[in-house]
Amino acid sequence: MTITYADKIPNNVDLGSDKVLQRALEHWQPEFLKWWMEMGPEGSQTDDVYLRTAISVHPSGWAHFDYVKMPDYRWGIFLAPGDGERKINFGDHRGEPAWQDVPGEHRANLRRIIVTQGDTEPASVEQQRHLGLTCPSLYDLRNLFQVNVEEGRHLWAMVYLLHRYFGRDGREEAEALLQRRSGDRDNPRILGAFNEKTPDWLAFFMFTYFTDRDGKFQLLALAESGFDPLARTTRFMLMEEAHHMYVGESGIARIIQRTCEVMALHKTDDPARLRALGVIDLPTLQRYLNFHFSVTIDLFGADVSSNAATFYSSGLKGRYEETKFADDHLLRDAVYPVLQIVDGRLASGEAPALNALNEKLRDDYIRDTVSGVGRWNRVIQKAGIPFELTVPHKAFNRRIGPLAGLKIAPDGRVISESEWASKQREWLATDEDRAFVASLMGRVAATGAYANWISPPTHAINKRPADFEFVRFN
Ligand code: BYC
Repeated sequence: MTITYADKIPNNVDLGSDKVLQRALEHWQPEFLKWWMEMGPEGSQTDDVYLRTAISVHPSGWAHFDYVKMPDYRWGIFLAPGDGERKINFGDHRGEPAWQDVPGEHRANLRRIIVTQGDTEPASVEQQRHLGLTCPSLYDLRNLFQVNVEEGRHLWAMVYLLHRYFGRDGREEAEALLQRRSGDRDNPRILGAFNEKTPDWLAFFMFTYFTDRDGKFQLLALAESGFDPLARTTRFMLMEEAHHMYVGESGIARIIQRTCEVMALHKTDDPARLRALGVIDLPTLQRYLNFHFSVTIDLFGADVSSNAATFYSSGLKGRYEETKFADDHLLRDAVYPVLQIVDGRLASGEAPALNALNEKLRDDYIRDTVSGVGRWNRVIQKAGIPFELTVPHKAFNRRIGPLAGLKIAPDGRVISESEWASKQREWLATDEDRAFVASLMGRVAATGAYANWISPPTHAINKRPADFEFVRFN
């Protein structure tokens, strides 16, 4: 189906044929814009930004690049094409036609999943709203804004579902999505990681690498949903999400590249000297990595969760690559390994696979994450530097599930409170680390210029050169 750009709200869902829905969304639109002006990228609303806008949902040629002022970005509603024959592929309804409407008995759970997903999108924009003021280049500034407008679009994707399928409750939830605030003590965002600060660009790149990848895995699980509109909307969101993770992976790779150049040039691995030379030492990168990894894996929920079992059995949320499994897709008798403490050590135990679906998705996520960290290590190896970044043990620094509250070292050893207290500063970014990184963050906004602590990109965006004028200030 083609996208209608003539409408106030671009869409490929034939919005014009449902006047009540259209009016409700047109009523929400100014509220969204108000939120965007208040909580979106600070001080940048009049800039012309070289942005990608979705103009089709086909994998080839869906994106159009041009200069846009962010408040004029055409946030729209785009679902990947449906296949009228689609079936529910797992759970108690396996084999039945996928739902085109919300089944009454699953309404509350489905709404909860959509609201939780929707809540993360504006949350991340709020977390990143000050970063434009300290961008390391116009190229990076443009990438930040691209990520921000697309998170805004992902909010639209969830709000459409709420308005279209959940009546008054849905409209109320859509309003509440604009009212919660990341980090607000009285009205915070729903999930932990989305209330943390993203105060500097190292944190931003770690966030887009690690936390946007949680987005990828959750969206892939929702793309399996028996509720077809959710499956179709998340499929299209995944196409945009890929760039966000690329921003993170390449951003960290460029920081590592620059640090390694300075290490080689000055023949030093002394963090203090490297800091004095204006680059981020590798141990600091490791501490940031440990923080972002552990906070993000909490986003998968408790290791053993009856919610997860219900979501699966009711056909609402599948496994990553559900249709590739050769099992019964019911999981009633299957088991899955989960961590337990036995005799003061971490040991592998077993839980019913249905209840361990959060843990399984977390494990899938971890495998994907580790391979990218390997690519960062190749940058270090190529420079001939004997240092390796590692992903901490999945029990390290957890705040959700049975591992929360235990003190576990990055290598998976159960340790005492006192060892934790004395070593914590070696493992997690400290206030001093953050103050140092903050001290590097000055705005570099001349065409083709890059901050000293990061290498220019090997290739920029849409075949533009690295010295392209990605943002024009007005
Ligand atoms: N923080 O039974 P459990 C993205 C709560 S990211 C705080 O394990 P469940 C993006 C939980 O709500 C992808 N609370 O929960 C990335 C429950 O509360 P109640 C976002 C947490 O439901 C970057 C209780 O603890 N999408 O798109 O199995 C930029 C018991 O837990 C947390 C989704 O998450 C936490 N981390 O699992 C922009 C998909 N974890 O009921 C965007 C939709 C758990 O006791 N969400 N709790 O009050 C879900 O599928 C599930 O809600 C979760 C939680 C996997 C998140």
